[in-house]
Formats: sequence, C-alpha cells, structure tokens
Amino acid sequence: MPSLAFSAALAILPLMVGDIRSDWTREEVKALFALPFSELMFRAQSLHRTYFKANEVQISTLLSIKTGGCPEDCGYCPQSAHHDAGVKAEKLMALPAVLQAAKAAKAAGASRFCMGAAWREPKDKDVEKVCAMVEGVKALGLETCATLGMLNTDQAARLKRSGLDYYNHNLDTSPEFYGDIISTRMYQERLDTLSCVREAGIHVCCGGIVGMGEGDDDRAGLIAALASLPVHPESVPINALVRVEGTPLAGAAPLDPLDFIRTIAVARITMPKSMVRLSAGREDMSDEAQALAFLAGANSIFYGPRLLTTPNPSETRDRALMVRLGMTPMILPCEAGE
Ligand code: SAM
Ligand code: DTB
Ligand code: SF4
Repeated sequence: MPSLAFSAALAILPLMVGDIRSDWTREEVKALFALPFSELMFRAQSLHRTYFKANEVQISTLLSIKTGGCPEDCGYCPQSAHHDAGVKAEKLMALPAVLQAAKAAKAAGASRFCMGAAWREPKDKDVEKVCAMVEGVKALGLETCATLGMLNTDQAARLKRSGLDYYNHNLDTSPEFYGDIISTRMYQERLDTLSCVREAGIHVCCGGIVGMGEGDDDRAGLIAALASLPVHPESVPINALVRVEGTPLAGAAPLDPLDFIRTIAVARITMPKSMVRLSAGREDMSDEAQALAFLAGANSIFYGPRLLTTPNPSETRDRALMVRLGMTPMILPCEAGE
C-alpha cells in the first residue's frame, strides 16, 4: 500500500507538472474550493514553494492621491458619491506631498508605492499629473503602481512612458454577482481596461473582494475569471470587505476567515507565478488568520497604517508579525544589485 506521503504527492502531481494555464473552468475552480482544507493548503503551499521563497513578503504602501466624490456606485466603497460614509471629496494631491509620502514609505521599508484615485476614469490632464508623480516616485528607487479607474489605450501608453510598473484594476467578483454590487460600470469595461494596460506593457494588478454576500459559486467565478485572462495578472490582490458605515454593504454578514484563506489558496494554485496580495481587511484579522493566509500562498501585503480611506495595521504591529512568523521583505532586483 502506498504511504500517505506518496498518495499526497500523487494527488498533487497534475498541478505541479502542468504549465501555467489560462483555461481554468469554473467547475475546476469550484472543485479546488471543495477540497478538504489541509489538502487545499498542501497544494497551495507546494506550488508557492515551487515559484517563490516561502518566507518572503513583498511590501506595498498605498496613498490616496485623490479622495472621495467618485461618480461610480460601487456598493462596498466609502469614496462613492452615491453613499454617505463621511469621506470628504478632495482635489488631486500636489506633487511635493505625494513625493514626501513616497519617501516616508520607502524609509519604512516599502518596495512599491501605489497611488489610488477615486475616479471613474482620469481626464488626460489628470494622467499628465499622475505621470509626473510616477516619474518622481520611481526616481526615489520605488516600484510604482496606480489605480485611477478606466483607462483608454493612449492613457495606458502615456503612463507606461512615464515608467509606471503596475496598474491596479479589479474585477471585484464574479460576472453574475457583479451587477448586485455596481451598476455604473460594466464587467466588460473592466476587462477592456485590463487589455489596454496589458497591451501598453504595464504589469497588471487585478483581484477582487470576498465577503460581499457572494456565494461559493461567485468566489469560484471570480478566480476563474482572473485565472483565464490571456496572461495572468502579475499581482492578485484578494481583499476582505472592509464594512464601512454608510455604504450599502455595511451590514454584510461577517466573512468566515477560513473562506478567505481558501480564496487565497485557490488563487495561488490557479495563478502559481503571480504575487497574491493579502490586501484590505487585515486590520480586523488575527495574526493567526494572517499566518494561514501566508501559508496558503499570499506573499504580498499593504503596509502602513492606512489603506486608501480605512485603517490598516500599524507598522509596529506588522513588524512584530513578520518577526513572529520569521518572514522577511522581498528585495527588489535593483536593491540586490542585479
Ligand atoms: N477608482 C478606482 C477603481 O475603482 O478602479 C481605483 C480605486 S478603488 C478604491 C480600488 C479597489 O479597492 C476597488 O476595486 C476594490 O476592489 C477595493 N475596495 C474599495 N473599497 C473596499 C472595501 N470597503 N473593502 C475592500 N476592498 C475595497
Ligand atoms: C486593492 O485591491 N485594494 C486596495 C488597492 N487595490 C487600491 C484598496 C483597498 C481599499 C479599502 C477601502 C479604503 O481604504 O478606502
Ligand atoms: Fe469609485 Fe473606485 Fe470607489 Fe468604485 S471603487 S466608487 S470606482 S473609488
């Protein structure tokens, strides 16, 4: 009779030898979600170790460069002008203040600086201003990421010329559940923006949110949609809904932490070479739940006491967590002298 370890290795073989696939079906993804928890974790952890150093975590810091007053009606978002979450609409930040925040992020240990704007889509003159920010942040030796809403081909090309490394644009949930959450922008429009970003040669950061009242089928639908993009996003943020008072989703049922961990593990298995980011929602997560998320294959976090408008764990808490788990920040090739 084969040993237990042998049987486990056999069970994982098809996943470990397979090339990176972009033909994941929802049924296959659902089957992964349905695995016994330790089997799922074993597969995810094995693939994680195939492609990454298991104890390294990439550190990004977020800055809201244009807060509030957004014309979109995303049900989860405190920045939507359709909801009253007490977020004041502000103008686009000035360049020196952005660079000051980027310097502070670098000094605190971030390797990537992500600039977020509460826009449906930027105007061309906004893109010019963001390009100046990208150039300035890059000159500090940081990777750059922006999330500005929908982009057209020319805007994506302009951002690429400024040196933008990543563009974040999320699918958020399954195509079927999407309409329950957002009515002002179509799923297809999100896919179109992702194509423009990809065509421009900017790395894609694309993920979603768990805990909005979606069913198991929707979680599988989200991961299947991400994992069947022609090229997998280089970065996959998995957000746990931050339930903000005044938004339509403030009263969403609390998310079972194990369902969140499962989503991370399934993202890791289906997109084995992507960075999977344990994104929003860490403020309310125990150290133990976060440790499980890393074990499930998460290898990136947002670092710093604020996400865009909501709290994130303090640097002190995160540094203690890293020490507690023996994890180290991922070094960029340029920092390693390569
Ligand atoms: N306006 C741009 C857009 O929607 O693409 C960029 C900023 S928007 C805040 C970026 C992402 O943040 C959203 O796509 C969503 O996935 C995430 N997000 C916003 N509010 C959230 C919340 N309350 N909890 C978890 N994730 C959230
Ligand atoms: C992503 O997927 N999560 C980040 C980032 N991309 C821009 C944003 C989380 C926002 C959480 C709510 C807030 O702070 O306003
Ligand atoms: Fe606007 Fe983005 Fe918030 Fe939607 S998620 S309301 S597009 S800022």
